[in-house]
Amino acid sequence: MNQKTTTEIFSSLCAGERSALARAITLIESTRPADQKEARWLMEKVTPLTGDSYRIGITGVPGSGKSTLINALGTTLCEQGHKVAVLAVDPSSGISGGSILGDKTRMFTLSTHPNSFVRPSPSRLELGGVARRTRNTLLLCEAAGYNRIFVETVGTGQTEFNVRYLVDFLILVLITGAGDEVQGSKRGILEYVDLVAFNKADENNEQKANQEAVRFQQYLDMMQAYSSHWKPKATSVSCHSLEKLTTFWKLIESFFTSLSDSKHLTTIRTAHDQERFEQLLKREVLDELFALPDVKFLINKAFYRLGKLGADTDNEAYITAQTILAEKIFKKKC
Ligand SMILES: Nc1nc2c(ncn2[C@@H]2O[C@H](COP(=O)(O)OP(=O)(O)OP(=O)(O)O)[C@@H](O)[C@H]2O)c(=O)[nH]1
Ligand SMILES: [Mg+2]
Repeated sequence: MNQKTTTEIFSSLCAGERSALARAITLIESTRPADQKEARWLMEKVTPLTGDSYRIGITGVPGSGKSTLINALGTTLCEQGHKVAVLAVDPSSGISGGSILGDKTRMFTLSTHPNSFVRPSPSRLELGGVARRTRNTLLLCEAAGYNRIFVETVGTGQTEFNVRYLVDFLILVLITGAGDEVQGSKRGILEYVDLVAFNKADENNEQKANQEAVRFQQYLDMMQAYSSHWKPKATSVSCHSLEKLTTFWKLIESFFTSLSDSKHLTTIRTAHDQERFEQLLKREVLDELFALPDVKFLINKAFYRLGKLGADTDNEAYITAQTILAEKIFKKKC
């Protein structure tokens, strides 16, 4: 892509044209050096026009109804005149080259609404790349006038944390009876969520979901809140009940309205940006270090020194090897 084309994309994007937004995203996802240069120029132009949206993350166990929930909430918001964008972060897409999330079938009503933009997860990008591109995609959407942005992820480990630092408000979607072992894998993220939603609170499941939400609220009340401005909430919801969806959205909205009088949103976003910046830097520096042949050699040597003890993180040999390695790496880079 050349500068003239990028300039055209920029002005069409600012005019809110969906096709320009799609082209801009393709540009920032391109790995061609010439495109990357154009992409940097575009992001510089776009960034001052961003920030005016609710950035909402939705994570949770597979099949808990995240896409259906976004579809229902998003369609209502579009009907009210908002512009809704949906982005998906799929940690497995880098491996499979496909996209299991953000599928338009589950978001059919929303994706066919003229006020919406549904973007499936980018394929064939490494994890760090997914995080970085998603951030830029989010900014492009804001510049194109999208003011309610949902980021969906199944999330495992790092991906969930990447999403946490991309969004203002993070929702964890759970379902009753999914098995504690599945949901237990989500425990790590609990300290970081703003809202836990027991979805599918309908038909035979309604009462159980309500009870789970009450039980979870007690649990959350005992935990240290992620944000000093908001006490995490647990609730039940059903995509089949307009009444429940309305209450659910009001809860989300109350977070943003409680912040709008103050500089809190800016404070939250700055803290998130700093966290993201550190994480990206850490990962890149470590990747670079570990790719060096003599560091690789050091690691192997340390590993074999462990002998039968194995790489158990709490044995003394491991800790000694780790200290020696850290010192050598440190000396190497300084
Ligand atoms: N009864 C009931 N079914 C629901 C509800 N929400 C979603 N479902 C169903 O649950 C299934 C999974 O929904 P999805 O929206 O694809 O779930 P997801 O969490 O996005 O799934 P992944 O993206 O694969 O992790 C679908 O069959 C939905 O129709 C709900 O509120 N009530
Ligand atoms: Mg989904």
